[in-house]
Amino acid sequence: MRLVLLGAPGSGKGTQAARLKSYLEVPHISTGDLLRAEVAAGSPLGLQAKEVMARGDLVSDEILLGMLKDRFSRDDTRDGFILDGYPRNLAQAAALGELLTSLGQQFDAAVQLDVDNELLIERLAGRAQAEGRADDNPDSVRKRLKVYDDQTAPVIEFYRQQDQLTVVDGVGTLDEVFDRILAAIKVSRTPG
Ligand code: B4P
Repeated sequence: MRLVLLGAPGSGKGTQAARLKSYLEVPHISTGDLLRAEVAAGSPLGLQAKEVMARGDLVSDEILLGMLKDRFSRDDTRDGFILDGYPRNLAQAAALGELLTSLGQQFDAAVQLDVDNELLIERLAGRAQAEGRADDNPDSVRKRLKVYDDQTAPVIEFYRQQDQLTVVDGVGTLDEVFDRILAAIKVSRTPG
C-alpha cells in the first residue's frame, strides 16, 4: 500500500500514520519527523530548518526534496509507504509525482483527514502542554493554519481534480478515525 496522508496541523496525520505503519507493515515517512531529527542532531540542515519550523513556516522545497529522495532511495520503500506531511504545496506535489515516476511507482490513495479549525487549535494546545513542541505555541499554530489554507489546500484540490483524493472525517476517537481510514482505502479490519 502506498499512501499519502494529508490534513491540517493537528488533524491526526502523525498519530494515524503510526498506527497504519504497524497495521499495513510499510514504513512511515514523516517529513516533520525527518526535520525534527535533523534539528535534534544539530546538523547544518537542522540549523537551517529550526527557526523556520518554530515560527510555523514551510522549510524550503529544495531541502525537503533532497530529504525525500534520500529516504526513498532506501529499499524498505519499494513495496509500500505512508507519506505523512508531504506534499504541502503544489511544487512539492509535482516533485512527488516526478520522484515516484522515476522509481516506477504510483501512490494508491491520497487521504485527507478533515477536522475543523476550532478542534485543531484545541488539540495543538493540548500537545503544547503535554510535549512542549516549539511550533505548538499559539502564534505558530495560527501561522501553520494560514500556511495550510494558502499553500496546502490547493494540493487537496489538485488531487481531488485528479480523482486521487479520499476525504475521511478526522473527528472521533483514534480507533474510529483509524477504522474510517481503513474503510476508505478498502483494507479489511482484522479482529483485535
Ligand atoms: P508536521 O510534523 O507534519 O506536524 P503537524 O502538521 O502538526 O502534524 P502532526 O502529524 O505532528 O500532528 P497530528 O496531526 O498527528 O510538521 C511540522 C513542521 O515541519 C511544519 O510546520 C513545517 O515547518 C515542517 N515541515 C514538515 N513537512 C514539510 C514539508 N513537506 N514542506 C515544508 N515544511 C515541512 O496530532 C496533533 C495532536 O492531535 C496530537 O497531540 C495528537 O495526540 C492529537 N490527536 C490526533 N488525533 C486525535 C483524535 N482523533 N482525537 C483527539 N486528539 C487527537
